[in-house]
Amino acid sequence: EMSPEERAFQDRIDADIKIEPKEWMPEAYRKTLIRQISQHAHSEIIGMQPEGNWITRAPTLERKAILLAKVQDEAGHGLYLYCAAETLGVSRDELLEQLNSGKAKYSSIFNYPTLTWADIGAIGWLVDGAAIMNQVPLQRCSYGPYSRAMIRICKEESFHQRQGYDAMTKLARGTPEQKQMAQDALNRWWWPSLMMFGPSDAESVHSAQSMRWKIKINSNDELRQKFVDQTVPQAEYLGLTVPDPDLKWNAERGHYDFGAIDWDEFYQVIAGNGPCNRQRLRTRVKAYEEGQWVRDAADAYAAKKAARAHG
Ligand code: FAQ
Repeated sequence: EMSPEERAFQDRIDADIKIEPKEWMPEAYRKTLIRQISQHAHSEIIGMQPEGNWITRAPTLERKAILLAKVQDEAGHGLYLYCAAETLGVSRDELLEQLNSGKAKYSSIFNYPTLTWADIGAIGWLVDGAAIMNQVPLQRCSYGPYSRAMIRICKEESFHQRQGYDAMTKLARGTPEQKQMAQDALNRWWWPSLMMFGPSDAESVHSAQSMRWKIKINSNDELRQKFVDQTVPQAEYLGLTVPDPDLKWNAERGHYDFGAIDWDEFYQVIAGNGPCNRQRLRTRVKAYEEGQWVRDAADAYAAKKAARAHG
């Protein structure tokens, strides 16, 4: 049922040849990439908010400088990813309109509040940890600009993950109150972090085709299991308890078994009804509106320069 063009395209993918912007590609491949890359970009931009909440209250000057740099990195990732999406023929204005109007999705994880300083540690450890688990394989994705963006982004994400684990270590080895704060953050961020990997394979509508096209390299459940296997020993090292009574090493499988995810919560959050969805969008739209004068000034300057060049 594939056309000769589609057959040739699939052969190139199967041979691990990268697809570059000006080459022919099936419309559905283009659409899927625009969807995934733009959702990823929006996640980076919205993801600045939960951590940005603690920049003014970081416990030391050093932690503040590190957090500032991390949040700035997320902005950079977002802009980098919007550029990758633009190579597919969509404009940045269109993508931002989709985000600001609430039409576009972004990662469910950024709709949870950051209640204490320990949440900053937990985000670096768990959220960046999950992000890396998902993005390292994407360095081998079939679309050139996206795969190359992932290489740079993963380098920065692994630094982020280490700073989060370092902040958690400090708290876990601190006073009983600090250790309790770290435990509370783990309790609240654990399950939402597992949800970052998306619905179970049985429910994932896009996985099969995206894996054939190497837009995705691993399935949602594969990556979720790898994340659990990697993270549980890290929690043990910190002396913290993963909030899952069903968590158990399964020697036969060579993996941890874990409890059932509350999919109802996941679908509520991606439908816009999570604890912070409305606040995140409101903050985002306000920042966009308050930046209008900068865009106007840049346009006016460009117009003036163009007029001079012609005159
Ligand atoms: N949240 O059929 P699938 C970061 C949607 S890391 C919201 O399985 P797919 C770094 C999905 O879009 C976070 N929506 O979909 C950072 C689809 O809806 P649609 C960003 C979700 O695409 C750290 C529907 O459910 N990372 O930002 C979620 O094959 C710290 C059906 O699902 C990426 O975006 C979710 N968790 O697989 C920044 C990585 N899961 O579009 C700041 C690239 C699923 O039909 C601070 N993306 N949905 O309306 C991917 O790998 C994939 O898109 C998945 C989803 C795995 C997320």
